[in-house]
Amino acid sequence: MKWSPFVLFTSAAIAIAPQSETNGESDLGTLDLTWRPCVGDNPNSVCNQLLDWAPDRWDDLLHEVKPSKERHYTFDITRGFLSPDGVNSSVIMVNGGFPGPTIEANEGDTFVIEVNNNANVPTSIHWHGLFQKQTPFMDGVPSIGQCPIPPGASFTYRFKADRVGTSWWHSHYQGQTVAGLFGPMIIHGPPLFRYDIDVGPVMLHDRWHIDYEDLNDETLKANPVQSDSNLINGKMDYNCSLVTDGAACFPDAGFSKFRFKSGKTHLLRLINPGADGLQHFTIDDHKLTVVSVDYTPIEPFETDVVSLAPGQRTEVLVKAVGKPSDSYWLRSDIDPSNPQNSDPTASVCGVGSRQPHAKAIVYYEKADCKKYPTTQATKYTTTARCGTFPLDKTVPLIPEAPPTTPETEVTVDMTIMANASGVFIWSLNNHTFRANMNSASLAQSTAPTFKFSDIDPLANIYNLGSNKTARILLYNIFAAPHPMHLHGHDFYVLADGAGVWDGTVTNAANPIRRDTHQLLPSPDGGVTPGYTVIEMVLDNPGIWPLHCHVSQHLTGGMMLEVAYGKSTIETYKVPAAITDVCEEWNLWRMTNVVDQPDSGL
Ligand SMILES: *[C@@H]1O[C@H](CO)[C@@H](O)[C@H](O)[C@H]1NC(C)=O
Ligand SMILES: *[C@@H]1O[C@H](CO)[C@@H](O)[C@H](O)[C@H]1NC(C)=O
Ligand SMILES: *[C@@H]1O[C@H](CO)[C@@H](O)[C@H](O)[C@H]1NC(C)=O
Ligand SMILES: *[C@@H]1O[C@H](CO)[C@@H](O)[C@H](O)[C@H]1NC(C)=O
Ligand SMILES: *[C@@H]1O[C@H](CO)[C@@H](O)[C@H](O)[C@H]1NC(C)=O
Ligand SMILES: [Cu+2]
Repeated sequence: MKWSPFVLFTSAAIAIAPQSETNGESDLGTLDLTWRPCVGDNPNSVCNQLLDWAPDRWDDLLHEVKPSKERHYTFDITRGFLSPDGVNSSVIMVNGGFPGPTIEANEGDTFVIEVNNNANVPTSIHWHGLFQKQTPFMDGVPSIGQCPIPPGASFTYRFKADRVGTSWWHSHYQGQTVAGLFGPMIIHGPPLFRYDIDVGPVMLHDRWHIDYEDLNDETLKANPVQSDSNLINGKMDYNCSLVTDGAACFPDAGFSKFRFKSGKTHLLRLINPGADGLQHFTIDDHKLTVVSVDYTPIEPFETDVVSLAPGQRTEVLVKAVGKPSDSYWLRSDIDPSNPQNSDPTASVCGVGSRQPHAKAIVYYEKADCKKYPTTQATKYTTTARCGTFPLDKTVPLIPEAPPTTPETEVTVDMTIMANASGVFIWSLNNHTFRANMNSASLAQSTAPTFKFSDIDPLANIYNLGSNKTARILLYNIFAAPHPMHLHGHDFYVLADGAGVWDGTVTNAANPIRRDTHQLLPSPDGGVTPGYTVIEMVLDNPGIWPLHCHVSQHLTGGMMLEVAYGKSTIETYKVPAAITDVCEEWNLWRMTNVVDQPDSGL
């Protein structure tokens, strides 16, 4: 069945589906966005309430200490149907919206986020890239920090806004990000770069029309399912002729819209909260100046295209070089390589998408918002072999040298295999990860008699003892890349390449540090490995996931846990909320079947 679009604009040029059908209660991507960050002339801007700054006060701000506040949010989680790209399909919503709400704070504030699970499935929320020092229980990973939040239960997360910049939050339960359970997280701090207007989050994300549970099942059967489309801030049109299962489809779901002011410099906070697609972002006729990767400010450089793997963020400054009446397409393409590629030695950057080209619109201040732009896409070349920025291109603004002789070194060989029951899993040094949902291993580890070795072997623990620094050599014996994400830390990226690392470090005095880095694929289909060498400072005792941020790879167990500082963990007080949610989980699973065909995360 095809729907005729609801007509919002009387102009014949654009007939758009109503926001309530595409994105529910979310106003992201609309021109009447209530969240208007740091727009100096908007008295209702949350940013103005948070951080009273204007560009002429820039220098003062660098030295200003803000009083810290609690930032309260309520997330009511429900499951239902929306049509983000026009196709009626299953979503998990927060407060009735897809994508979820933007949360923001000033550096040093405390987030207090009450999650009410009114969906029919358990859940758990992770705050990507935060250190969670002293609050490792609030990291949102079931089987480590907490038990899952069962349907009908509530859980309140409390943690410090301990980084500055752009990130996101997302479900860490059974690949629920695929259903849309994610949103931006922005933490304001002394601005290190001059700009006039903060345009806010720009999320680039692949979208599947099938339920996340069905996607998990297909993945475990070694049946890679291409994403259906590619969205920007939860919006994009879809070609309704491609719908084969009879789902209702709006031919004009509508694009996300952004405002530019001629002559001004704009900050765009790019985030890839997608499951699989490597994104290539451009704006027609505009240059992008990259100023940060993940939470690390870097020496600015200019580029036509920004590539982002799942989990990664990049802030860019964009000078509005057009006239006040102009409008432009803003685009993101999922990397074109796909498993159907006939060249067996070609890198496979992901499963690909039926509709890989996402678009959104930039309207300048005097543009006719009832018309589509007519601009042409920027031609660009991508970094070979599914990489993002080459390592030598990203130089942290605040230099830091990694420890030259790490106290311990761990090598991890990663590949894919079928286990004894024919399930397609990822192997890390011949072990796969599977979450034991009925335990919260960090809480257990506070007991002096409990040892890391008592934790379920499927947790894939690497006990780093009391070492102060560790180097981890990740070898990828597979044709696709893996955006590797470490919780609770940034890591230094010392090197990446193919073959065996020869000890050479890129930018040895000041290598890039971040929380998610693209581990390159094998260049020849699995003979020669791709590698990444990372180094971490073990200054945050706990049990921390190191995992691939491709949702389907995590479904197949592509994760290990780094555990250290047991004696410090023993001094942590387990929050009552953790004990409570585990009790509720245990009660719930007595009368409900917990379906966990996947790794659980
Ligand atoms: C969307 O699909 C679901 C499941 O088939 C159905 O219950 C719902 O009525 C549909 N919504 C619309 C607006 O068509
Ligand atoms: C939509 O898809 C159909 C079927 O593949 C194709 O024939 C048609 O050209 C597409 N329309 C557009 C506007 O791309
Ligand atoms: C194979 O992996 C699946 C998914 O993790 C698991 O349920 C199953 O028990 C595993 N089979 C064996 C024999 O380990
Ligand atoms: C993994 O298993 C293979 C085959 O049994 C073996 O050759 C290899 O040494 C093992 N690797 C590790 C790191 O244990
Ligand atoms: C350092 O880490 C290694 C594992 O990588 C471990 O075997 C060793 O015991 C640790 N050393 C200390 C002093 O804890
Ligand atoms: Cu992966």
